[in-house]
Amino acid sequence: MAVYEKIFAAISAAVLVLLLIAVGYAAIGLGINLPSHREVIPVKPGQNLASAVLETPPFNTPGLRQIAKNKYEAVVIASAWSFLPSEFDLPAGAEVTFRVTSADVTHGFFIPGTRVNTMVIPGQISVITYRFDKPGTYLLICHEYCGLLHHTMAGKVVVK
Ligand SMILES: [Cu+2]
Repeated sequence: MAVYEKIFAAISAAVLVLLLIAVGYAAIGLGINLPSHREVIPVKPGQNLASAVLETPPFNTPGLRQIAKNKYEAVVIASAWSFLPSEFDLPAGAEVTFRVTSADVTHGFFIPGTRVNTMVIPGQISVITYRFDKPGTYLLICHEYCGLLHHTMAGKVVVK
């Protein structure tokens, strides 16, 4: 083995080890995870997913609620081809935790101009928190193709 090959092999191994340490630190040390698959919808044998979603708290009462000063929780059901609810009125500076699930197929939950961007997978609960500091009307769209009327699946967040 030539000396350059040994150097190259050592650098390659070092980069791999550094990347694994960085991924491990981000996941365990900083707690950065994908915004999904932390909670699931329990489906009883013989039950379909849509009825399980409607029976499982908090999805049995979807909507926006205030949980503390400037803190809100939005419980949202995505199904072809709408979000329930599809409109959210918030004061500027509100921190919202979106808790979203799908009652049928895979959908998306995306608010352009923010970092609210997650897949919504049937049977799983996607959780994402964002603070709306700037007043305005934000578009909410499904950005995972979910069928014929996918392009109509939208909502809005109105921040005043
Ligand atoms: Cu869609």
